[in-house]
Parts: sequence; structure tokens; C-alpha cells
Amino acid sequence: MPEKEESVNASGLRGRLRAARSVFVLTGAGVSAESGVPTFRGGGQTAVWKGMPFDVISSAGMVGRDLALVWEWFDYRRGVLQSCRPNPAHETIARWQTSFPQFTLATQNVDGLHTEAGSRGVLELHGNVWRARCLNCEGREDVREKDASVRPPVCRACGGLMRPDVVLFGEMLPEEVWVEAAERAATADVCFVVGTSAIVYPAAGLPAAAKRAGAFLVEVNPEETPLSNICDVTLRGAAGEVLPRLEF
Ligand code: BV8
Ligand code: ZN
Repeated sequence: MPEKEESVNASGLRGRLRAARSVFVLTGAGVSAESGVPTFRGGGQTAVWKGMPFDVISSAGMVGRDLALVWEWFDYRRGVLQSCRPNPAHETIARWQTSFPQFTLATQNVDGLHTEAGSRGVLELHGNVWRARCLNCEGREDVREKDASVRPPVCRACGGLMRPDVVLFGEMLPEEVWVEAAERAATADVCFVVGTSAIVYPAAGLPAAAKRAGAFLVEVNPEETPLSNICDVTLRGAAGEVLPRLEF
């Protein structure tokens, strides 16, 4: 799509990237869409499960009310993810890690695909579906190493019950991860927001914070979002097609 590339050049994005000292990227479910991971608000099959909207089954109260059902839900989600591999969007973002003096990737996704694509030090704002956390001692283990027939899993260290190490609606984000993401967003020269509907807070507030602090804001999304009108450049397309084309 030459006009797309033309708009990228015309927008001065190429020059900004060449001069950038610090780049901050926030991703959402859309960056994994081309890997086959259903998005939440695109009507995918994770939007509603067993008749429950996902933000009901993925809410803090469910852990106390029905931990076994929460595990059934996240076992289902991991089942869907088993066959999903990183796509060119994840791979391009992983390459960017060494293209700038400072680079930060914060993701709302819990699928682990950025790390699988080679990104390091990913700020997982909403946790990771492949990790379990002990309700008693906070110990963390890889779910894939736990006996799948024992639900809820039992902590190896203390025998306590474990929950998915994922941030549910109504829960605080991991403190140190959030603080680092907020600091990096506020010192970025260029901020990319890729594949998010930008309605889940506080994560969705990061791009606006970057913009307020002077960052050049770029949105990559086939659709408009509440952030589109404050972006300097909006690249209307699929991340797996748009990102690999960005040369600088
Ligand atoms: C908090 C893990 C503070 C779980 C997730 C009422 C009650 C309780 C809380 C609230 C409330 N009202 C508001 C809140 C706050 C709430 C919130 O913001 N709700 C929204 C819905 C209004 N936030 C919270 O609860 C957060 N915690 O506020 O705590 C607090 C706590 C205690 C006391 C005081 C204060 C916690 C939020 C984290 C929730 N956990 N995930 C799970 O996965 O099951 S959020 C969930 O939504 C996922 O992480 C997902 O990443 C995230 C955001 O969705 P998106 O990533 O944007 O995905 P979506 O499908 O929406 O959009 C996809 C986009 O991609 C679209 O724009 C589409 O166009 C685009 N796209 C599609 N294909 C492509 C593409 N783009 C590029 N390329 C493509 N190929
Ligand atoms: Zn424990």
C-alpha cells in the first residue's frame, strides 16, 4: 500500500525514529490477533465464556467465589493459545529492542508471545497466563509444570492453593511493573500504541501520559480508538503488516 508508506514518510515518523533516544511501546490483544489469539472486544470466542462476559469471569471476586471455575477458564484460554506462535508484529518489536538507546515494551497481553518472539524485560502489566501464584506465600510457578489434573494447583513451597498470576478486573497491577511502565512512558521520545482498544485502565492511560510529556504518538490499529485523536500518526492496518514495513 504505497500511500500508507507515503504517509509514514510524510508524517516524519522515519526521522523521529532515527533520532529517538527512548522508545516506549504499549501493546494489546490486537498485536496477537494475527497469531490466532482471539481479541476481547472484537467478538472473539473469549469475549463470552459459558455465558459469562470475560470481564465477569476475569474479575477479582471470582477467585474467592469459585477458584476452580477461574482455573477452568484460564485452562481453556491456555488451550486456545497452545497453537499460537508469535507473528511478524511480535518479531519486529523484538528487533526494535536493540535499535534505540532505550527501549521499553509494556503489554496488556497475558499470552507470553512477546517473550517467545525474543523480547526481553517485557513489562507484563496484566500478568502472564502461563504462571500460577500462591495465595498463601505468593510463590510463582510455571503452570505447565503443575499436574493438570489437580485444580486449583497446590504450591510446591508451602502447600497453599494457587491462582493464575494474571491481573483480574478490580485488581491492582503489579506495583513495580506499573511504576517502571509509567516512568518509561513519561520519558519516551516516541510512543507506539499497537492493537489496543484503549479502554482498560490504568494501562490505557500510558500513551496519553507519554504524549503529555512530549512523546510523538503513533497508533497501529485497523480501527479508530479513543486515543486516535491525540495521535501524531495513525497507521490504519494490521500490526503484522504495518510494523515490518517501518524502516528507519
Ligand atoms: C484497576 C487479564 C484499580 C485477565 C485484563 C468497575 C469495576 C472494577 C474495575 C473497574 C470498573 N470500572 C472501571 C474499572 C477499572 C478497570 C477498567 O478499566 N475497566 C474497563 C473495561 C472500563 N480496570 C481494572 O480493573 C484494572 N485494575 O483498575 O485497579 C484499583 C483496584 C482496586 C482498588 C482500587 C483501584 C485491571 C485491568 C486488568 C484486567 N485484566 N486481562 C484476562 O486476560 O482474562 S484486561 C484485558 O483487556 C486484557 O489484558 C486485554 O489486553 C485488555 C485490554 O483489551 P485490549 O488488549 O485492548 O484488547 P481488545 O480486544 O479490547 O482490543 C483489540 C484491539 O486490537 C482493537 O482495537 C482492534 O481494533 C485491534 N486489532 C485487531 N486486530 C488487529 C488489531 N490491531 C492491530 N493489528 C491487528 N491485526
Ligand atoms: Zn505457597
